[in-house]
Amino acid sequence: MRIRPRRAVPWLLAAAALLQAAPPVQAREFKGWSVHADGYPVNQGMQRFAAAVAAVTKGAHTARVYPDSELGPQGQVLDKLASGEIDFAVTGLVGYGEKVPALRVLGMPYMFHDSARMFALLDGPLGELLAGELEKAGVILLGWYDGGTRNFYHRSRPLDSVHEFKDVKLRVGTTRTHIDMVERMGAHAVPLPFKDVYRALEEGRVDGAENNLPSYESTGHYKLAPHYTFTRHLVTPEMLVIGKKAWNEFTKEQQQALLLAGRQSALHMREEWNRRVRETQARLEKEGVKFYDCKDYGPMVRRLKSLYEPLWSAKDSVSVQALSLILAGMAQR
Ligand code: GTR
Repeated sequence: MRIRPRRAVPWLLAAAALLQAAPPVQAREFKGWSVHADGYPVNQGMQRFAAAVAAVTKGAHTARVYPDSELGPQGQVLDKLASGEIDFAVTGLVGYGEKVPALRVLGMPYMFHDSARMFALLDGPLGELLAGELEKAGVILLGWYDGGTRNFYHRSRPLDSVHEFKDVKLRVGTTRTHIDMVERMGAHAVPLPFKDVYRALEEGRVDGAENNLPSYESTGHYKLAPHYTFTRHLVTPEMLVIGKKAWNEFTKEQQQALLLAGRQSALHMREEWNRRVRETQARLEKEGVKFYDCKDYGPMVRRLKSLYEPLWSAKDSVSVQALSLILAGMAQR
């Protein structure tokens, strides 16, 4: 059929107007937040994800990881992601409990035996359940990273039984559960941001702290508190998340590719992590750090009993579901 010129003109004009109205894709840098220095396994995983952003958008966008909390303190990350001030992050559970109550379950002491058993659950229905809750809080979960096994360390002696905790000043993050945990052990909890711990140890404002081996080494805490006891009180994940605002700048196909890239970056991170943990202990032994086993976990766990009570009586059905999935996982061992 031939289009008569008089009809074609308005149609062409409309199409031209539409083309002009469609905004061109503005190339931009997606900003990634990390509490850690470059070279740490978390940042290595994030850098893989950043490279995927450039690849998936065929170079239309770039992504960069800003280390050492340069983009703000850990407690503000979820808000900054939701507002679009930062685009993606790998973060621990600090500050999330208030916004996503079900995540508190993951931050409870002695909840998981080790990372392998934790990931067996997080890579299944438990992870999906929590991802759904995170989405309601304005972020998309792209991968579960390893936060490792956390242990206590002290400037001059082992903390290998509950009696040793009496009146000791111990740094913890700003999470309520962790403050309560240390207080229940009989110590004084000193909540501080991660980057302030070295100075606090140096100035004697704290006698010790708790962290996984890679962070104990990367922060230099081992130089000031060289007695490290395997209390294994926390096994936690960290999360690679992207704010919904940033997420919506990608097409559906790009989102699919980024979900895969996020998951792959997490698997890579977990491998790096295991290697790093193995090497760190050997390196620190040479530096003079003394490692101790816990004499008896029983009395410690008993002291923490009341911490779990709010969980048993939790009102929100998602926390109950999360807890049931973890208990069911324990039963399967
Ligand atoms: C690190 C962890 C951070 C944060 C930090 C701290 O090992 O990766 O997410 O929890 O410890 O103790 O504040």
